[in-house]
Amino acid sequence: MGWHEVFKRVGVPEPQEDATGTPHFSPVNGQLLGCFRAVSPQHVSHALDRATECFLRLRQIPAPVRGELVRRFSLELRAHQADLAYLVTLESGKLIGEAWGEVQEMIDVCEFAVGLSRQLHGLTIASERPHHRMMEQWHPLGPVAVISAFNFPVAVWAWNSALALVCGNPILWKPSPQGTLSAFACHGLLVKVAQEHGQLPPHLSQVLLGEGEIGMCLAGDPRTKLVSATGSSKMGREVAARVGARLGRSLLELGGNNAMIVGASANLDLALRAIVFSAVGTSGQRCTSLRRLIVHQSRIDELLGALKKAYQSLVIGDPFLAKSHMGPLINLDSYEKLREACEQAEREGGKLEWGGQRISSHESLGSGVYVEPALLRMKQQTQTMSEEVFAPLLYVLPFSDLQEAIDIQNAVPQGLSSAIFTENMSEAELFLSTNGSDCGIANVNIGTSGAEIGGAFGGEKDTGGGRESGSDAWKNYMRRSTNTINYGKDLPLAQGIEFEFS
Ligand code: UN1
Repeated sequence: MGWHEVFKRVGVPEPQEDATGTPHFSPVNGQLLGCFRAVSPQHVSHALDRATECFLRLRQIPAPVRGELVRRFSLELRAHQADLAYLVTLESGKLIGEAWGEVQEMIDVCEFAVGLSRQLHGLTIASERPHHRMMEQWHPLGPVAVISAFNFPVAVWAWNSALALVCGNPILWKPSPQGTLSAFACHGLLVKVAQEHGQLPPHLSQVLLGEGEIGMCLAGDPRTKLVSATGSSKMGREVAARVGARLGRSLLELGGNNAMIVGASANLDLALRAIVFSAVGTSGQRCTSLRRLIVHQSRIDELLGALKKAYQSLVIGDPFLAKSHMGPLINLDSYEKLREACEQAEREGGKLEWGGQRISSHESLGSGVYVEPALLRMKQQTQTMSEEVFAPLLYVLPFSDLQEAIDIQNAVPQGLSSAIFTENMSEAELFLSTNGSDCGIANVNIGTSGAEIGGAFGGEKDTGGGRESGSDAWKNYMRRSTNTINYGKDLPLAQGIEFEFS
């Protein structure tokens, strides 16, 4: 099966190939998937014109009617789940089961957004003045730019787009070039559904291919009312500065450097499953991947032994095969970063307990970069551990006192996801308390990765502070209007101020 057949089956237009464009390779085996050209800054400007025109009409359409678009889109996603998962694996190298889960995440967030389309409500607030009423309304915001990363090429776009659409905003999507095909397939389906819907203006979804400078064009333009960006903290700083310079609005979901604490009372069987999935799932290339394992000194030898055994049993190979536990890294550069981090950690007193080497793959996997996940035992937290390495790399270190473990966990610049394994209620509650984890996500007896869409997703500090997906994240995509209505015959002033004149 090739991607051209998938596009035929899904019934959407292919992205245009152009021999002078950037070559796009599959991480699965290095196969050339096509060459695609980036758009120009002028193209971005025209796209923003079209999006603004679309917005003026889209905002007039009742939210539940916009919800109906998203409902129909979710049905299309269900119908084409296998085909879309195929594209995600082909382009990102994640396991086919995980890619299926990623499409499921899109479906779930669409269904969540459909419900929301009848619940975009504000508060009514008690006024301090007689015969007055205060209330909040939430209005559509305007064109939303979504900058997405290679590791979740479609789900994170869907978190943003499903909400943005029910909130009345057109979308401009700059996918990772590594996710070009998946982006065109999802965008194509959305456009098809919008056309069939019959009541919606054109251009509610546009894709803009390119590297960082296209994202920066979107970020710098005041017609972009929200820039939602997922990627590295470095990228987020650049986007935030550009958007901030025009006092625009951004929503950032950036790097993680996630930790799990394993307490003295932990159920190690549960913990082991969670650790292995969080550390090697998606080849350690999730924002929520587990990178630092902080284990009570009384359990560390036992846990390390079990981990080594589990790592040895992993099947690393073709992500399209159901038996594989781990597919390739996205590119050679990631492997080099993994190597550098391992070497640096060893210079800082760490010991490589397992893995960290590239494995020569089967012929059918060509130049795909397959590696053994690295397991490093550290004496304490060191400098190199404060950097996010987007690869399957797990540092393991001991602790003796829980508050000390929490301090170690919090002593990095990032603050996305965190977890504790414990059977001790006081430890769990301390971890979740104000003195506990400083991350946007803090879990008990669950790993750091694999968050559900129903919660607000995102983190603090260098992770960027944004919250996407569930809970009240929809408020990012709307503007709040506070309204005070006087239905009396007097004009009392707030704060009891007297102001008389004749
Ligand atoms: C990301 O890596 O950018 O919690 C998102 C998870 C997924 C989303 C990860 N639901 O692992």
